[in-house]
Amino acid sequence: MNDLGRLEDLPPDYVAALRAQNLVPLWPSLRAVLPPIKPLPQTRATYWSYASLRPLLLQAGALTPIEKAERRVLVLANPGHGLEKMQASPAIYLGMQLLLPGEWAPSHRHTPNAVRMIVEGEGAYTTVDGEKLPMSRGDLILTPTGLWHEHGHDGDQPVVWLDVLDLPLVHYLEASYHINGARQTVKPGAADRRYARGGMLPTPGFQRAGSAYPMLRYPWVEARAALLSLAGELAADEPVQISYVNPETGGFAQNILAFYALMLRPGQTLQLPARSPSCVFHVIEGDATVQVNDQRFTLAPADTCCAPGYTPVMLVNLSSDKPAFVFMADETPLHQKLGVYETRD
Ligand code: 1HN
Repeated sequence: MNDLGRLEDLPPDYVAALRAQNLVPLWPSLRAVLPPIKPLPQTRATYWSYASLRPLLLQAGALTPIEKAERRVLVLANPGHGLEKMQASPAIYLGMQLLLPGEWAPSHRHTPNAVRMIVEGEGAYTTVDGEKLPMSRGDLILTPTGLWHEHGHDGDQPVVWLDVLDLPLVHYLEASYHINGARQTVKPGAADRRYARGGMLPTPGFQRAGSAYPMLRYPWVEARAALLSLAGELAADEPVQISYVNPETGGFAQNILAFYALMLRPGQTLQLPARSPSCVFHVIEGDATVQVNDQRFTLAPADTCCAPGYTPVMLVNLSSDKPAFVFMADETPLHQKLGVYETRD
């Protein structure tokens, strides 16, 4: 590989003359923006322990009333990007949100897409587009772009969930904004009951929903049962994984990020190939290690980690007699739409 000319090789008055006209020579920066063979990610493999962050999140509950926060969240920030950027990866934002009994996080809508993975506590709910969605451990709740959403809590213990948004990307596009709204009127019905069984779609009046987001809540009891059923079907060396999809189309549930649940059989080691999108892992049940390059994280329930793209990841279930269940989020729909998605051996 030939060495390209450096900025220091140019006469300072020439560089100053360029700068005065908002001009920049490409060649000193070409290798940085177009590295050979593989990108140079800023995203660092990073681990967040729930046991360690939980007391700080509860402390936020004591320090800052919900009215002063709107959303009481500790952001899981990737040091590779700089903590102030509040991003886990190029397109993924992660935060742990606390709602205390009786609190209400008022209605708003915004351009970034969000999902919530419920981590602990019972009795809270999110109302999305007029649908009241109860929150229980492991449930996945969608808040797609533009839909009104607010959170309430009728229980008597703190509720915590993991927010996953495509905020870094939408902010980068200078397309991120919100609008505040009034408390929503709740409509009757629950889409997770309308779409209760795989392969069977509601067809009132001979019409399928055709809505971009027909299902907003994916109960963990259903996802867990689907994984156990799949595990009984597949050979022992096949990955046991489901995708959260739009039940009307089979496509990913949202436009930019994808969401999955994975079951690791007792003692299973699962090698995930290197793929272009960055990825997030969050343990719902069990104990597992996640190895990214030379770093190995040990995840207990509710622990979270992330891995940069183009990097193989190895998952190991640490139990020899119980399955482990892992929630995953990645940037696959975005990479596929942009035509940059790839898998490497
Ligand atoms: C948001 O609207 C929520 O509605 C949570 O709970 C986290 C982070 C950035 C921007 C909007 C919520 C958020 C957010």
